[in-house]
Amino acid sequence: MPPWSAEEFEALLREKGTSYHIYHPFHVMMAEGRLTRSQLQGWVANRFYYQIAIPVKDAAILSNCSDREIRREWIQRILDHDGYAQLGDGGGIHDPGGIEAWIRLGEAVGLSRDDVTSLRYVAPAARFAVDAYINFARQRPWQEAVASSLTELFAPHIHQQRIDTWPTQYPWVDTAGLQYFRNRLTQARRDVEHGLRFTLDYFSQSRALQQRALDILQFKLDVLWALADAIMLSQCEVHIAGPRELGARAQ
Ligand code: PQQ
Repeated sequence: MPPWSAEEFEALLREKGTSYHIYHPFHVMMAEGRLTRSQLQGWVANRFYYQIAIPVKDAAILSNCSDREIRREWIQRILDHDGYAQLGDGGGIHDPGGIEAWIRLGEAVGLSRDDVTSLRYVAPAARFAVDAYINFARQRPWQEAVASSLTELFAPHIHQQRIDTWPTQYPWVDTAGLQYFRNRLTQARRDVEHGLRFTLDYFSQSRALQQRALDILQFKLDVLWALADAIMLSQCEVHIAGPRELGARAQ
């Protein structure tokens, strides 16, 4: 079978948005204002593990990539999250970066800096989900790792949703803390423009390669879904029926 046209292939990638974590019950509850203060804090504390993993993942891509043009665009992603200080005549440029912005989000929801950075609230299954993403970028060809970042196609929508809903649903959150989401609106759109252009081109040789890119995007969607599962379970009181209850039901 011939490869899909660039338009068809892009449409198939975008269709994957139907399994984005914006539809996960925990994120639906978040947007509807149904999380408790402690559950929202739990989400921010657990998600910090994803935040610190992103530049490590991007460094893995750089380390596997022999294409200088790609590297010089990709390195910006590390600076976005880690921040940078560049001394110059005018006093220099300084950006504390996305990881720092996420710590401030933690403070805005009532956590201390140490609560966030110590990782003490990170659930084991959340680590496993995020580590799967880092391992993928380390072990697979960098072109596949680029395709795995394409969940960012769908991220501006979920960031905007939080900017729109949190001030009314969670009025106790200091709105200054939402700066992380505001920054990502432009950063994610720029990132995905680059990643999408590359993926449409690189995987265009055959339908099998295009299907591979779709499967990689599904893998990354599953990472985010599994992360949300892990966070939700860590924030719920779970009642597991004991053998006697199960027995009673079976009668
Ligand atoms: N995904 C990447 C990536 O795969 O390289 C980088 C980011 C995401 C971010 O910097 C994000 O802030 C981010 N945020 C969300 C979110 O809050 O729901 C999702 C994603 C994503 O779709 O992977 C990213």
